[in-house]
Formats: sequence, structure tokens, C-alpha cells
Amino acid sequence: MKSTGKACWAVGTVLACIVSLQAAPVSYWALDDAPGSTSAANAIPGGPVGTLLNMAPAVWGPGQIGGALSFDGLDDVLQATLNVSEAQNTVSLWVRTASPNAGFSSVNNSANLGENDRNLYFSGGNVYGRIWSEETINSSASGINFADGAWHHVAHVYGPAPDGAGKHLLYVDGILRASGNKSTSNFNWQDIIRFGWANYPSGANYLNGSMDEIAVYDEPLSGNQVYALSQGTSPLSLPAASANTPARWINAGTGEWATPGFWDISAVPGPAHDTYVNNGGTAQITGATGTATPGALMIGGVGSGRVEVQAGGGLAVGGAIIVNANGQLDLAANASAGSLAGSGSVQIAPGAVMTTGSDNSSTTFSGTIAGGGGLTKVGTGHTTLGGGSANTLSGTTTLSAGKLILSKTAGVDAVAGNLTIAPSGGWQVGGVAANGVELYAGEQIADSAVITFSGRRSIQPACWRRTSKPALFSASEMS
Ligand SMILES: [Ca+2]
Ligand SMILES: [Ca+2]
Ligand SMILES: [Ca+2]
Repeated sequence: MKSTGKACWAVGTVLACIVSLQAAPVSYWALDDAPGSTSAANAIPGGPVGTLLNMAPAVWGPGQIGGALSFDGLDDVLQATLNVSEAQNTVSLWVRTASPNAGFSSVNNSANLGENDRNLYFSGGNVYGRIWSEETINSSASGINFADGAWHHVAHVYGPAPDGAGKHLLYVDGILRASGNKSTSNFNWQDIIRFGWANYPSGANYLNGSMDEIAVYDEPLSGNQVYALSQGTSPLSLPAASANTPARWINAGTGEWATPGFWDISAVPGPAHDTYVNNGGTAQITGATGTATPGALMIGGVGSGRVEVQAGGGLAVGGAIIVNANGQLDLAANASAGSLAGSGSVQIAPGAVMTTGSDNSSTTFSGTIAGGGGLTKVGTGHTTLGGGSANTLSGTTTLSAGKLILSKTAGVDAVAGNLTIAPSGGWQVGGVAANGVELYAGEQIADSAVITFSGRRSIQPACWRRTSKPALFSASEMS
């Protein structure tokens, strides 16, 4: 069934059709079966029931959504008769294991299980996806160990992705982790699909862990659809690719934020949507339209990314702005964020101010902040400026609320310009203050900096305190 979910029947001599704007899986095993069940129900009418091999008794338990099925890592397999498309396909599932090496999904020729393809497996804690012959992609660029005993959402996609994201795609936890160049599999004589086993890695073919919410589509899902699944959207109610969440910069090159052609959406991202600018793309924000995103903005990650807020533009992000190591945020106008994280580069031009912290979370930004503009910390959380490279921002850094923690390498400036300490909650003298600036290493503030205390309480410099580390606060810094 295609993404339009078309259902047709004959009415007299006329063929009538209902087209629903949903992506429709060909099979969906929610694995919410009752304890003691000896098979896995398929939520798609007519879809094959899952057979449990070597699983007597089957171990059902809590899943990511409802129940889930456990696999013993020895010989347990969930298997169904299903001839999936070689031309376009998505397998979406949740998997949990603490074994760094473990197979968990494949298609097979029932006559010979040695004939297999569409292998999904963990190797070294990375997630691998393979289509024959012969392309294997993996999540290692993320640097994340996904075999950590927690649930992770995995989607393996091939075929021409509706959002132009590529041909052979591997998503983990809703984020594109790897892509390849093959759009189809050459292994077209498979007739079953198996979970809990793959042909790789050698010697660790079975999954010691659990799986949940397994959905198979005969279509490539968009990155936004995969993201929705990773956020808990049911495969039975997944919007079609045209109704996308979240926004995602999909083209290498440069374009204006509000130009729909550069996005797989035609509107500003909606509530809780995240926005990605990566794959070599640059988003230039030149006006107010399309500059507010209530979710997170992730810059870089899978390929470099750059966001330029140009003069006259603006950017308001309700969630985190995550500037990855290969990401850059250039502000020639004001921007605000729920929080700031990552290890990339932020440039703030003279006259522009970046305000961060409104979501009250605590984050660390370990990249560099440069330019002639200003930085303002709001919210009750802690914002940590870390890393080993100096910030050279020459405008004023202002603490309005919460904590600003300066934690770069000793002797490396976290604050290069002037510092204004004006917490709206006032100061606490003694004890562990809820508001303030803490130095986690010496010489975090340029000697030329002027520090202004303008909080609502009149306080003494002695209230500058920290908890346990030998921070230094020289007299020149108090000038
Ligand atoms: Ca067994
Ligand atoms: Ca479930
Ligand atoms: Ca097939």
C-alpha cells in the first residue's frame, strides 16, 4: 500500500477509492500480546501473524509502548511470512540490548536461511543496516553507543525517500545517522522476515534483548515520518509524507529559511517539531516568517550545517539550539533559545544578542562564541560554557537568571568581554546560590573585562563563591 493509503472497491462498473492521508504499514506487530501468547498478533488486517521460534515459553514484558517481546540471544526468533518489496521499504522498530554485538532483523529465503538480506544489527554498539549487494551503512559517525540497555528506535529505509533524503538510510532515535547510494536490494527471492536474528555480526547473530512496535512499510518513509515514529506516533496513525514533522533542511546548498523548496514542509514548524539543518545545508533567515520553531534546532550532525540569521531577521527557538561540531550559527540579529548546547561555532555580530536558557534546562556549550555581540543567560537552569578553545565574544555577557558556569580549560577565556551579573532572583550570600556565576577553573574571564553587579540586591563581591574547585578570581577581573 502506498503512502496515500488508497483502498478501492467496485461499485457497479465504477471503481471507487478512499484515499487516506496516512502512511500504511503492510505489517505491524505491536507486541502487546497477552502473557502466555504463543504468537504475535498483526495489527494490519490480513497481515501475517508472527511465529515464535524456540521461544517456549515466550517472555513478554514492558515495552517502549505497551508490551514487548524478549529474545534470549541463543535461538529466539520472531518470524513471519512476508515478501517485502526490494524497491522501496521501511522497517521501523524499537530494540533494546546491552550486547554491543547482536543481530536483530533480516529477510530470508525460507528454503535456505543462509540466504538473507536487509540485515539490521549491532556491532560495537553501533547500529548497522545492509542491503544486498552490497552496501552496509552504520551509525558510528554519531559516536553514540546504542547498545546501552535502553530502548532505541531504528528505521531502515531504502527507495527514493519522499523528502529527498537519499536512497538507503539508517535512522536511530529519529535522527538520520547514515546514508548510502543503493536504492534497491538485489535479493528478490526472500519470502520471510525475521526479528531477533541477522546474518551479522559473526557469532552474535541472535539478539539478547527486547523488541517492540515492529512495523514494515512497502514504501520509504520520510525523515519526518521516522521522527514521528521515534516520538511515539503509532504506525496506525502516521501522517503521509506530505504532512511532515519536523522541518528538516534537506538540500546541500544555500537558501532562505522561508523558501519551501528547501524544506520538506511548506509552513513554519509546528509545536514540538524539531528542525535540522545539516547535510551540507545553510539556512539564511532574512525575515520574521518561519523563524520561530517551538522545538529544537539542530545545526550540523549528519553533514555540516549552518544557520545565518541575517540583519532584519530573527530566530526564536523554544527548545535547544544544538550547534554540533560541524555546525555554525551566525547571528547578525537577535536570537533566543530554550538552551544552548553542542561544540560548534557561534558568531554574534555587534548589536546582536543571543538570549538562552528560557526552557530552564541545564546544558553545556563547549564550542566557541565569537564576534562583537552579546550573550544573555535567562531561566532557572545552569548554562555551562566549556571546552578548550577561548570564547572571543567582545560584547557583554549578562546573567539575568540561573547560573552561568565558566568551565573552560584553566587560562582559557569563557568570557572575553564585559560581564554583567544581574540575576532577577537576587543573590544568596553563603550556601549554594541558585543564581550566580561559578568558575570551575581559573582565569575564565579576560583581565580587561569589567564586571558589573546590578542584581536587585546590593551584594558584596564576597558572594562570588563556588563549591569545591580552586577557581581564581583576580582583582583585575573585579575592576
Ligand atoms: Ca530460546
Ligand atoms: Ca508494544
Ligand atoms: Ca520481495
